Amino acid sequence: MLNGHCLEQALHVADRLGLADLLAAGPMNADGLAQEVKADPTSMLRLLRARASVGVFEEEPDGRFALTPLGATLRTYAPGSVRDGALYYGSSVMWRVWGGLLHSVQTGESASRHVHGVSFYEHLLRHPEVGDPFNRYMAKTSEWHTEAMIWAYDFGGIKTLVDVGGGFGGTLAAILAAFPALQGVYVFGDYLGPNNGTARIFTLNYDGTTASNFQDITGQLFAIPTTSGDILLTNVSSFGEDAAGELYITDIGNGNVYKISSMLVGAASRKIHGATAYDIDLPLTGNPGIECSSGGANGDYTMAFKFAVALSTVGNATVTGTGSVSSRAIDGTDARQYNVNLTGVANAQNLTVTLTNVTDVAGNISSSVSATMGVLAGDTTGNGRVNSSDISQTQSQAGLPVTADNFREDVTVNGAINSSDISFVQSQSGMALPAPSPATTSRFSGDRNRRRAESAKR
Ligand SMILES: [Ca+2]
Ligand SMILES: [Ca+2]
Repeated sequence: MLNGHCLEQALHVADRLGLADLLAAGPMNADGLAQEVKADPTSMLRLLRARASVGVFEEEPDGRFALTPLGATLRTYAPGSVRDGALYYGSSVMWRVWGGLLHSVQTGESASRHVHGVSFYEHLLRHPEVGDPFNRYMAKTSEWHTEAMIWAYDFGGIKTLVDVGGGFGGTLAAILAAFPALQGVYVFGDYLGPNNGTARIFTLNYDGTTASNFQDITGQLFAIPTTSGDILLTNVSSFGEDAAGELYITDIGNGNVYKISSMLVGAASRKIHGATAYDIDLPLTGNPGIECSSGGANGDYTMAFKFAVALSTVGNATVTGTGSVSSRAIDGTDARQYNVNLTGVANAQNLTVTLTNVTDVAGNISSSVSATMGVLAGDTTGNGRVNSSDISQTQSQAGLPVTADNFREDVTVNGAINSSDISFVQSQSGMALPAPSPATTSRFSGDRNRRRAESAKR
């Protein structure tokens, strides 16, 4: 056990030199092998004997060395070859990482960061001479696991199988070969790079023989918890899935988590304060966001729906609550947004707008999406009641320029916070929102052509 590292290096060095491949043609002696790989004959003999001592090679009476069945597994193209494992495990990268074990145990920190200055995977990315055998060996070990998985699990009960970030897609290909009726979708990305922030995420369909429908879905990624689009992936590090089957991506380059969303990603109540539009986020689940601005004499408000990809058409927009749609259109500067202008909106209510037959330019169709806003003029604190704290909050901002941080206090929506806002909030004091209706779930229904997994796996 104590000299296990000597044996590992003996295996690694012999594999770096390709000795198993040379011996596949027949036994050779140390001099011949040394000549082939430009090595020192005496040292070569010692290396060969070290390997023979553990049954990887066999020394014949005439001094030649032959491959044993165990040694044959180290040939490059042998079925189930473990040569990439020997190249990776015995590499100088791993040698140094294991040399940092004491540091890891004492501090709990990554040995790779300690000895190489970067994470293990990032180091592999920068050193393809080790990273390539590592990736090949991981794919190979997956093949072994997949074989057992196919025996143990009945994939026949599902129609579409989504393989997310699965190396070279070998697992998906093997399962499709065993279950020909399955349709496969492969989701993959620029793992850990490129470093200039242009990493992309892709999907393709696979039926077991042919890949088709190759798509760049980077535009469908949205940072969690924000709802803004235009994301910049830098170092994609992993995929994940939540209980609802929604997919997520982590980026260790910027620390973000992204959700892959095919359609509606957010909604907002939008008001123009003077000359600048400010949005109040309307969460798609949980308690509704509360719009506190005055709707004016006519009760005018705007709800903006935000989608993952640019829209082509929207069938209809309907209101649940007191108010009606005065006009609606795809946003003139961002085709991923759809604006619904409302009029006659009553105060102190939860109002839901539903869009039907929303079609994006990629062909995704959502039969119905909706968002709910609480309308409570003067509730600058957004807690569902207008009282002294809203008044004092408005007073504290009086005279200050309207910004993204205090636009709620400009309840009169004229681009200034002053006495008229304070008196407006005072006039609303005592108003309250009714409890939100329970219709905050099932915001997606009947979506067609969504890239949703009926069954998904990592
Ligand atoms: Ca309040
Ligand atoms: Ca004002």
